[in-house]
Amino acid sequence: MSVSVVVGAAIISGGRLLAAQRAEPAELAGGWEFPGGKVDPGETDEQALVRECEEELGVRVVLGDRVGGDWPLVLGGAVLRVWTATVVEGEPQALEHLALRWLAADELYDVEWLPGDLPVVEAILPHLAS
Ligand code: 9L3
Ligand code: MG
Repeated sequence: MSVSVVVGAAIISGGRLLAAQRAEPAELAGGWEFPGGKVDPGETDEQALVRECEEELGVRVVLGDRVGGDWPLVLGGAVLRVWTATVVEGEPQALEHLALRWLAADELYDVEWLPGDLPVVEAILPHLAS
């Protein structure tokens, strides 16, 4: 059985990182994440991430660097793969999230990150200085 892959976007603008507060499922609701989701069959990771940003945030993004490798998620052995991203069209809206926040470098830990996403946050720091 293949490990399922979840992709997440570290959307950066003006030295700030976009964090998104999950609305569901109940056990994750209220936690903050890198927006994104599951890769569908037939999609590349990158295609899935661009699609998810459009669905969840209503924006078109261009992906940048991969951030780290496969970050383990508690969920059924899934892994999280993260890319930096830049918005090239639109303004992020919380279409599927409870809220969005743009976090400056000294605010990165002001939100309660999901356990799987938390270790990724430190790896974003070098990407914020632009
Ligand atoms: N997940 C964890 N961190 C993230 C994302 C985008 C997703 N940054 C977890 C939450 C769900 C699963 O992966 O258990 C699938 O995510 P989604 O498709 O419901 O967003
Ligand atoms: Mg999602």
